[in-house]
Amino acid sequence: MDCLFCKIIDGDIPSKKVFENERILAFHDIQPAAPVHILIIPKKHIPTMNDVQDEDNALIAELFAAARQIAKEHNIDESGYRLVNNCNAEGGQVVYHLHLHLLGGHQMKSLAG
Ligand code: IU
Repeated sequence: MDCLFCKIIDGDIPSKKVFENERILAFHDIQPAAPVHILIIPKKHIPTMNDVQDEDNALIAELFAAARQIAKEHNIDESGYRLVNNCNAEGGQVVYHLHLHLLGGHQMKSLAG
């Protein structure tokens, strides 16, 4: 499968890992959009949020649990952070392997403007 994140999971492309277990991998984004910018991905190849099935609910909960833990380890849990999922073209998705962006370390604007 020609998926960049699957290659990162397989170790064919290097990444700066911050967390890994049998189901989840987290690594620093190569083009950080904030002082802390970490991608949290399931090892299962799920292309987009639209492809998540009910059977994946525990896995999705684990992605959020990993995000909470990683935010704490990077000392942004109290100051605050943003979790983002981009879905499909208009959502700005570039890599079609489900991922959460964990962004923090500076003040972000409210989406309400
Ligand atoms: P998106 O939600 O699909 O737009 O996010 C993809 C992210 O993957 C984006 O922030 C890239 O900087 C990041 N990324 C990466 O960390 N390593 C890579 O080799 C490539 C993209 I290509």
